[in-house]
Amino acid sequence: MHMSMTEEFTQFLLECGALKFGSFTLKSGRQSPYFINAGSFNDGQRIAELGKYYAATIEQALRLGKIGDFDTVFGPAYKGIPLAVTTSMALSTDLGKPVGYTFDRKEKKDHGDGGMFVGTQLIDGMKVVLVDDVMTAGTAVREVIPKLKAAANVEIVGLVLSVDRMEKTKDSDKSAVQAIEEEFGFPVFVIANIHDIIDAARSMKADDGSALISAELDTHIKEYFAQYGA
Ligand code: OMP
Repeated sequence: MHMSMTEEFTQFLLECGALKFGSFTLKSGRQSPYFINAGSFNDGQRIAELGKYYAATIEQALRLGKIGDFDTVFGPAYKGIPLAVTTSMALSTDLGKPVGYTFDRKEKKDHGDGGMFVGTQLIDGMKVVLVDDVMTAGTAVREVIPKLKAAANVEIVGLVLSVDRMEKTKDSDKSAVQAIEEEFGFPVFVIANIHDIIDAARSMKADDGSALISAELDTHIKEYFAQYGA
């Protein structure tokens, strides 16, 4: 049977242990029955595979004319660093599209080149694609954009995420992704959103052959969607 990209990606998340079910306290304080942990892409094979998904998502956006060409892939430190590197590697090796990668330093450097960024340096007029892992409220992305803009007059052509949790922001019914798109004026692309991931997981089995998502867990998930879903 042919699997859709979301089904494949969900399987990949589960194989890596990056998609977990239980009870998790989020950065926002919300208590979630599922969690996506980008820290599980912790070896060469997994991070290479993840890069292919990011690159494929970018390639699709380019093909559909939703974004134009760009110069570098920027990932906010720390978690965005391997994402920027693996995405830029996949774009060049798999898709023949050589682009740079760039990330920020969290600590100020007072020797050597003193640069605030590592990798392809940002210069005026440059076009940048941002990458990040999972978005709930968009805090991480909001923090890094001023830093980029302060460095050079770059144009952010889009943001690519692995998973959109599709949750409303604290003070509106809009999703965090919609709020970011409106606030900053660039499109956001995702490998998969949480509804498609959960739908795919509903037809999958746990190691012991039982349903991966039990009826009880599904009730919690539906309640969570009803309360926080955008
Ligand atoms: P925002 O920065 O508020 O959008 O929250 C996203 C961040 O929360 C991610 O970058 C993670 O640090 C963490 N997170 C996950 O990694 N996976 C989840 O499923 C949920 C969260 C979260 O705490 O919201």
